[in-house]
Amino acid sequence: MTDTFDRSLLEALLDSWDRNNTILVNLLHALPPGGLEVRAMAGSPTVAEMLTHMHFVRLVFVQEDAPELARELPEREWVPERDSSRIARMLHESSRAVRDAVQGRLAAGRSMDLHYDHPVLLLQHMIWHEGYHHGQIKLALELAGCALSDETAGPLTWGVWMRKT
Ligand code: NI
Repeated sequence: MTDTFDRSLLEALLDSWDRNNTILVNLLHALPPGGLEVRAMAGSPTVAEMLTHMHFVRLVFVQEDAPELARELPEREWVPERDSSRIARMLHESSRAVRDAVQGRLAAGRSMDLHYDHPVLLLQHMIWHEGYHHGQIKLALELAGCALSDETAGPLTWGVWMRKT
């Protein structure tokens, strides 16, 4: 494999991670009024709690796998945060942390400390995890009678994945 190929492959992988975060933040900003407090059923986490959980999980994995690039962990994992701009800032910060951890370990030619056979798997794992919760958030909104229409959600989510420049 040539260096050029390696670099463009890495750029595409990091781009996929950036798109994943853009989609999550788009979903956050598209929530209807009161959407952060919605939950699928009694005992399930609220939308806000799922979003802050994703932020926390990202940072924990960075701490466990590339501690030299760790950032401060929030005190709590499932936080019923009501300020969506605050959640957006958190997601941007932890997205950057994951990106830096993967890029840092690849550049250093080092594997991750605790999980994964390859640093790129951290990205893939987080994308999978967040797609899982994305579906849960959409379902919770639907059950609460405030579903996002396909016309609203489509361009903010699937459209971001498939955008071709
Ligand atoms: Ni989870």
